[in-house]
Amino acid sequence: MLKIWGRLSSVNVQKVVWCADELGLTCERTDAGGTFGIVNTPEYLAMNPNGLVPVIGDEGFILYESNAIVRYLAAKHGDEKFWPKDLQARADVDRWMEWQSTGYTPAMLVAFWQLVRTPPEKRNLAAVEESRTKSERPSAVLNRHLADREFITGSSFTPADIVVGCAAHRWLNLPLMREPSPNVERWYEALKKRPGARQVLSQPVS
Ligand SMILES: N[C@@H](CCC(=O)N[C@@H](CS)C(=O)NCC(=O)O)C(=O)O
Repeated sequence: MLKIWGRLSSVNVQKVVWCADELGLTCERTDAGGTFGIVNTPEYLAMNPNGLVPVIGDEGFILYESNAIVRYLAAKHGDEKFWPKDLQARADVDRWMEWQSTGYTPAMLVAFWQLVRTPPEKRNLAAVEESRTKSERPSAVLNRHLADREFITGSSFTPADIVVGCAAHRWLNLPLMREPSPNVERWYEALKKRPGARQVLSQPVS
């Protein structure tokens, strides 16, 4: 059985849980990180010396880094539509996964921490506004991209939808004003209806 370590409030854990659900895998998840601790124990650090979540254990194989885990599960269990064999189609999935982890999520990180994890009296509203403005650019890119696509890489649901979907869930639920992004909203609403996404996209942003 697949083992997952990580609290479900972590956006990076959410990717792995959603991917496993989407692939119909049976898993055993242990809450770790944040108030659950565990991540700085010697046993955990032996699995991930960064002391971060998520980590998976698959028949003794230990792996950390959420997008690497999603790629591993997709390659091991996904069909051709989910994890394309064609190199160019797969590179397209990969490109959007990189876009999520290096652009979209980092842009909104400060706004998230300030608005969700910082007490109101300690918030830096200028930093929130800077992060919000920075996030509008990738959000507009995604909105234009989804204008004529059902899913991120076209007509098939892939890991790109999972990792970008987890980030969009955060962005669209932050308590701030956003530019309208109707194509992102339409795609996000469709994602929420997927049985595999229910555990994750029903989570409050916390
Ligand atoms: N690049 C890593 C980042 C992992 C990461 O930053 N995880 C955060 C939660 S989203 C974490 O472990 N924070 C400390 C904690 O939860 O105790 C990944 O994608 O897996």
